[in-house]
Amino acid sequence: MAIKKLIFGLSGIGLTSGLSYYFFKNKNEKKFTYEEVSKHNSIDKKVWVTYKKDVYDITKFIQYHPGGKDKIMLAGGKDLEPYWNIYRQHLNDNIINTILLPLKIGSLSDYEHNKYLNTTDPYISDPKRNDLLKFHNLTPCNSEVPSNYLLDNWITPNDFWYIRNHNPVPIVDIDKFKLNINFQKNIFSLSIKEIKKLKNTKLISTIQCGGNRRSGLNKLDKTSGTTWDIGAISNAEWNGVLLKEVLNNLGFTSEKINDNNIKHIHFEGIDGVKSSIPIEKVINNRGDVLLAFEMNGDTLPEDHGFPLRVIVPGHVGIRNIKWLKNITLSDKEADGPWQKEIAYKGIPHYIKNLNEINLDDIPPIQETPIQSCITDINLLEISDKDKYIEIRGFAYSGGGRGINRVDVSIDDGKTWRIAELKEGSNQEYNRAWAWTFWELKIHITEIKKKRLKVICKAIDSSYNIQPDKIEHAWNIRGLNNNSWHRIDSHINDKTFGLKHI
Ligand code: HEM
Ligand SMILES: Nc1nc2c(c(=O)[nH]1)N[C@H]1C(S)=C(S)[C@@H](COP(=O)(O)O)O[C@H]1N2
Ligand SMILES: [Mo]
Repeated sequence: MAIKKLIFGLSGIGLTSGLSYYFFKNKNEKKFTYEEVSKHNSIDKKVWVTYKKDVYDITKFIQYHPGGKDKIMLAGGKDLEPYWNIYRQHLNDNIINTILLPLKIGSLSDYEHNKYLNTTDPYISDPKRNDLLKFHNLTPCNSEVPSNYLLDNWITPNDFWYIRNHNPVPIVDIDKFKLNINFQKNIFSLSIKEIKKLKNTKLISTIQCGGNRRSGLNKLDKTSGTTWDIGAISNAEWNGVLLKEVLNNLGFTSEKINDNNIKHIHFEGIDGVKSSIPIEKVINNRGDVLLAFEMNGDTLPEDHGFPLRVIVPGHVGIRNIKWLKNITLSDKEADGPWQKEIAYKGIPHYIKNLNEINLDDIPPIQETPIQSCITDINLLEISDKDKYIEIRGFAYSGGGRGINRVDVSIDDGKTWRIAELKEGSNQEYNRAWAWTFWELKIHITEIKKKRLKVICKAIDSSYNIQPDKIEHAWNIRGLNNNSWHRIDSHINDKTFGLKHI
């Protein structure tokens, strides 16, 4: 079987494996019992799993699992169904037919159809959501802001925020809830009431998922993960307490942090999602890491982390842990798929086979790179003669870097114009935690061709630029796509409307 191609590609798995599978199926299907399968539950003894009536050897796939090694090992020697009923993003053709099927080694002789029938739905209590969002998945919820809504509000209303959950939304009893701050053997616990008593600070910060614009990369070659368009990004005013002050109150001054060799700070949500950032970001007077309990003046919504979430302004989405339960001060980075494995690491564009690199050599994504997108292209008719093409969008960079400039082309990059920077363009230097909106109006008489090949690219306050070629932004996990954003449009003669191609 074309196992190698299968595993290391996570892409481009094709006909060969499928064909050899059918050939193999017809020839001699091996039979196993549940009992035999259960013995294969470690890398040494090989990792076998069952799915419905079939048996699979998933040993070689384990290190490439986007959900992490620990999670997939839970199913070692067992059936996938109970796990996949929780993580239902697996129930799709790509995973079942393209990844799992070629790993088949036989089938069960004692298959019981009802053995793993799971009657409880872990997503049953997930909150109600806005139908106007674009849903990629509901179990767990992954939904983005449709591009035509993105610029309606510089501060995204709570029910228009993108949602990126890895698990069911945790149900929290606020009276029992405590945040634990762990250092060596000490645990400091704080209730929400105690946290709220500290000095409240408001902060406007944009959050963007590392996978935003993944669908653009998929046009080049397959990647793995939710196929976000440009809307896995939103902006809010958060109210909370600065983490630096919480730590100071507990005696963790800059000196104590230095003396104790604390280098990283870990955040863990009630749902088990965890990640870490360098401690420097927290103790820096201009780092602005916030423990937020309010979003746009309301209690933090369930989907966005009720009752407490950490806001790490300027850093990629995954560092902004929701339903925050544990904070740990450490000399090391956090463990787990979102920090140490491939989930949020930027793999080089020329690596298609993860075997060629050592993941430990690749740092996880922290500050997000310079980004800009075109959200709409409209025809503005001020009078019969006064007609403009109006192009609008957003730009955003990590690390508090503001936007110096946005360049727009309507002729595929032959000529360029400077867009006008709108909301967000006046943020404090190196503290521009929120996105910047931009627009460009071009008088219709200046438009020579019906076909508009629109491109935008932004430059941040450190003069960082976006890669022009999507090939250079592509990576196997589909993260950090910040290549020039392009939309082809066509001016219709009769209706004078614009059709996006
Ligand atoms: C052979 C078995 C498995 C295969 C082929 C597989 C494959 C995958 C793939 C391709 C993804 C990326 C999907 C996406 O984001 O669209 C994924 C994500 C994930 N998997 Fe699995 N998986 C397997 C078993 C498991 C098991 C047993 C668990 C849990 C116990 C699990 C937990 C997860 C989680 C939590 C994610 C989400 C990670 C994230 O969104 O960052 N997987 N898996
Ligand atoms: N506990 C927890 N925190 C989390 C996540 C999660 O699934 N669980 N998702 C992360 C990811 S990948 C992103 S992009 C953002 C999404 O935040 P939002 O759903 O409020 O838009 O939260 C991050 N924090
Ligand atoms: Mo994300």
